[in-house]
Amino acid sequence: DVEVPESHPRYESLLTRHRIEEGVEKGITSKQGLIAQGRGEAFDYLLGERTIPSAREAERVAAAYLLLAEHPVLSVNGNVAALCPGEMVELAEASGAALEVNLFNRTPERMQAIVDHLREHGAEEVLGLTADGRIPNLDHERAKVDREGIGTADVVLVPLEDGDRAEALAAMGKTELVVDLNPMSRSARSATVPIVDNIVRAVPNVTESVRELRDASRQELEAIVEAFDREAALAAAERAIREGGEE
Ligand code: PTJ
Repeated sequence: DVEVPESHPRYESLLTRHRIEEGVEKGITSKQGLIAQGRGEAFDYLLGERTIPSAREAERVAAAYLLLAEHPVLSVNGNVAALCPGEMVELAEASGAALEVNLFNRTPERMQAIVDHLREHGAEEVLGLTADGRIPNLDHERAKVDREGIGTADVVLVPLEDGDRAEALAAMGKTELVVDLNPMSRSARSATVPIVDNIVRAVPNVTESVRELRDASRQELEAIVEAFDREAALAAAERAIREGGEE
């Protein structure tokens, strides 16, 4: 194990990088996942490695959507499984959402390794292995989902998603909650709720908001959702990157 001194100015970032490396070693994360992480880190650095206010608001809106949903699903890929497995399990429990492993580069070995990894982190049921549903207009392997999971979900949290798949899910009419550090990515742009934040900070924040809003009425939740302006959230994130500050 690599020892990172806590006093290091970029301690969190180095720890996160180390988790991705371990994910690759365990057969959970793809090699492309390393590249994706590097890209994410660059945006996180420009954002100041913090949750900007507009992202925190989007996280609260995402929580309201999860609580309003009939059939919410949290999608887990190789990066998410390596970075925050326990936090995803906690969010699933707090919100009543199902967990589904859903890979861009799908292999049976990695599917199983991630299902096992989530179970080790306390998940009871993990969807994804049945693969009896399809996302229209994607090639075979990339289209696979579980019918009783993402296939019939009304609200889906898709962290670090590839642009084609994010757009295809949006075209199916799903409410997409996308966590992506790049506010210019097609995934963020096709989202109902773009959350421009690091997944390691975003998931615990959404869970915190779910707990705060658990006793809110449907009317209150609907008001939160309706007040959200996705274009303004994307613009605020871009501004934070360009100007090193926000709002
Ligand atoms: O495990 P698989 O096979 O499903 O593959 C997962 C990856 C992430 C490799 C795959 O979906 C992929 O190639 O994604 P992209 O197209 O590289 O997009 C990933 C997006 O997530 C980029 O816009 C990154 O900036 C962003 N990103 C990377 N790390 C983080 C992140 N966003 C939030 N938190 C991060 N830690």
